[in-house]
Amino acid sequence: MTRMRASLLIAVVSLVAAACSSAGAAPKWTFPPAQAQEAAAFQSPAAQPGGEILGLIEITAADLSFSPSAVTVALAGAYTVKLTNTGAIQHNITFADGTSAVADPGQTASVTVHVPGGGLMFSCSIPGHAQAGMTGSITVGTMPMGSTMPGMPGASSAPTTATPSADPNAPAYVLRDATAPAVLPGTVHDVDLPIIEKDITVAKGFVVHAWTFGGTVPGPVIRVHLGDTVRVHLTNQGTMSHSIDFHASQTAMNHQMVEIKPGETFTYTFTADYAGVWMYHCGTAPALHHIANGMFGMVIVEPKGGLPEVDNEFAFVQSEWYLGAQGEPADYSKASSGAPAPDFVVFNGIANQYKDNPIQVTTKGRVRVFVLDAGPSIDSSYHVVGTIFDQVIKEGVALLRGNAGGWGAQAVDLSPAQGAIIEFSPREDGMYPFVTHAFNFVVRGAIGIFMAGDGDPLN
Ligand SMILES: [Cu+2]
Repeated sequence: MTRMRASLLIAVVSLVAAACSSAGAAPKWTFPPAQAQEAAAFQSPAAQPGGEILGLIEITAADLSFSPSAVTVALAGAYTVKLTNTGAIQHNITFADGTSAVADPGQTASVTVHVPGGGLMFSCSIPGHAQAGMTGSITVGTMPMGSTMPGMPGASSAPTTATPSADPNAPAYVLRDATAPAVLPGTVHDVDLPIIEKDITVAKGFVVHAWTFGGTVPGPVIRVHLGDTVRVHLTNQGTMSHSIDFHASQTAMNHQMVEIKPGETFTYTFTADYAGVWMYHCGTAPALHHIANGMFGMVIVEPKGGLPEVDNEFAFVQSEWYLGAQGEPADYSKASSGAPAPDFVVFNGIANQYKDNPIQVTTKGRVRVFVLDAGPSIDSSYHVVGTIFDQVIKEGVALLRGNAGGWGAQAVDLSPAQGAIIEFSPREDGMYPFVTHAFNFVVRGAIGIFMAGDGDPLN
């Protein structure tokens, strides 16, 4: 446990470091780092014909870097590569010729690799890790000017800026029911939340190989009473490690936000100590990539005494998609840009789904909306055209209906990982679009429509 805790702390530091260093080309330093000098000092005695092992190359994998990442050997030939993983999650070292070794946290793994005269590049092939900085190279002697090493397929650190074209043959999206679920009965809840990696159509013509809680993006809404006990049973049915972090809980990061490897199960237990609209998400490095690829959801904790009944209740999670190629996970380079430019900003995972399929509400009734901004990086300014919010409870701060001053609200500002409960009443039959009032994102999918009555104010 001690080692796990230390590794997780390292992971946090590494995450920050990776976020700071992943943009743009690798910096060029005047002086080589000490470890590279040590590696460069490694000399084999002579060329060894017949495939004899020329020496040992030791490389450490952390979250999310290799050290050293630049290794120089004197001669081409076979070497034993020993990978030591000091990180909190699984990593591998995969060479351009396909040779690979996998090491779990705290473990080592060795593999024999043939280094050709032109050198060899390597990376960690777990999605997002190479883009976050886990790349390196073995150079033989002094390479001639202008020479290049064989590239790493699928592991380029160059940002992917292109958005794929809409594929007319992509499956139709599956409409997400925006109706808020009822509060779970009882005071102790067992919630099954399988981790599933699957293709999801996120807009007409665009498919992402998403990582999900429960097979949907966002994951299911979990709604409980204040003080309830929630036991979430996770089973990792995917191909890579994941984890979960419930913002509604109070627990040490290195206690319950632990790595869940493929095939493993884990139960995350918390008590709902505070009311509100809370985020949950995968925290596995790079967390930015895991959130950008769909691993988030909403927890609603009702206040003491519960919420009064209203006519209509909905739950919306705003988030961003940074598209890679069709059928691939979200593009980490795009998601980690200093000025992120998402291809789509969406409510409940799919661009324009509630514009295509307006949501029925009751004219003159009370509408309650639970809104969460899951990001990973962009704010929401949630607004419903043609209405005024007469009650807003945002992050524990309340604008209450019938307040003495007659105050109201037009839009609710939510930064990533903030949530609110919003109430309003449509005055007449008609269409009431809901948007983030950052309008560049409205044209990228962040729009839906409430339809009151028959949608026609004039009949
Ligand atoms: Cu994950």
